[in-house]
Amino acid sequence: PLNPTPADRFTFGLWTVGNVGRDPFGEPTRQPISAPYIVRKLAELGASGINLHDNDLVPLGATAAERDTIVSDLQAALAETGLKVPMATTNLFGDPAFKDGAFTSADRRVRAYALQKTMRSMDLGAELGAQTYVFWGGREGTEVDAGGKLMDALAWFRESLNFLADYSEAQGYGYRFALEPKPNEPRADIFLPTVGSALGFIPTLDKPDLFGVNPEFAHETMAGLSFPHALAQALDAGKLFHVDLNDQKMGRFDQDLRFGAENIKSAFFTVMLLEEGGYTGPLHFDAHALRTEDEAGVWAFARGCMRTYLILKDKVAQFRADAEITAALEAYRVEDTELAALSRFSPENAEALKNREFDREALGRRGPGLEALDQMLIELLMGVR
Ligand code: 3MF
Ligand code: MG
Ligand code: MG
Ligand code: MG
Repeated sequence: PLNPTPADRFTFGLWTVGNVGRDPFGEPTRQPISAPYIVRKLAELGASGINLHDNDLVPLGATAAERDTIVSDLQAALAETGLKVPMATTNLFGDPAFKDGAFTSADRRVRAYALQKTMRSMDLGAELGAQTYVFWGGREGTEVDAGGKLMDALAWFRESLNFLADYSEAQGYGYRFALEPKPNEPRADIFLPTVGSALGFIPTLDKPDLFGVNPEFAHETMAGLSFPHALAQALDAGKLFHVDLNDQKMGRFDQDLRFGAENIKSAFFTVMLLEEGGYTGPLHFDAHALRTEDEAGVWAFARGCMRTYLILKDKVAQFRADAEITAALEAYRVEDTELAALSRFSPENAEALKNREFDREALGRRGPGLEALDQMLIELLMGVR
């Protein structure tokens, strides 16, 4: 049961297992690997699909004929393995043209070029069957705010997203769009830095129903926030359109660690929310092997992400089936039907509640049992329960 199958809905970005181990201080430590090769290897490991940026597949500056050959080679590998491409996105961060933003550049020509590049990439994604389109605004931000574009940037971002939603409808692509927040890296301050920020921005768009979020474990953690809390809010809003699973030490550079490698309890609650919160989309790993690794390390990394997810899924089932844990959870919650009725607003209920006597001191004395509950979880995760 710990060996993944396509029914588990695991996907990897081409840029994840394809990562060559470059960092700001050092050159690549691995050779590039081709998209068809990645597809075949991931199929062997039990993944269900791949995701891509336009330029993970088609290099910048490729001719139309080169593009068509590259795309048909990928399609052959997809047909042979049954892998799908559920999500596509645009590289709007690598080219120096985007060094001061794409949709939020102060240069109208850059903003128009970003629209053109995204439309072409949406065409590619649609050709490969993608249904979700992700926007990670990697260069949408600033180092200095002296340019005075803080308000304008949001308006420009909105204008572009509205345009692209209309394009998707006009082409009949039927995409759902997912905004991927990140607080910093590569910019000092990226616009819409957290899941909460993106959820606040979406209702200001022309077609808010087409837009949701693609939360990433590492990104919320970099912001010093809890990923499970962000995930819960996205689920509550009906806006979890996609997810980027990985891991991250808080307060460090963007690490993109193997899922579950660092924060095992948060990974457990991540899996619990994804399994129980009604999410049915792809379980996408946006992470990469450590720079120290060779190709064998890359596949060990990919297998590890999926196995850890499946192990934690088992642990969630064990948590739910554990009688002592269930009893502790029930004891933690206190219900009172009379007070529940009074908590529905009417002028009479409001008046009755205002006059109600509460034993404040008894409320303050109650111990909720969270220490014991959390220790049971720890022991369950450590395999001694
Ligand atoms: C960077 C990211 C991105 C996005 C990708 C689209 C390059 O930290 O997480 O990966 O996930 O652009 O989803
Ligand atoms: Mg990331
Ligand atoms: Mg990253
Ligand atoms: Mg990501």
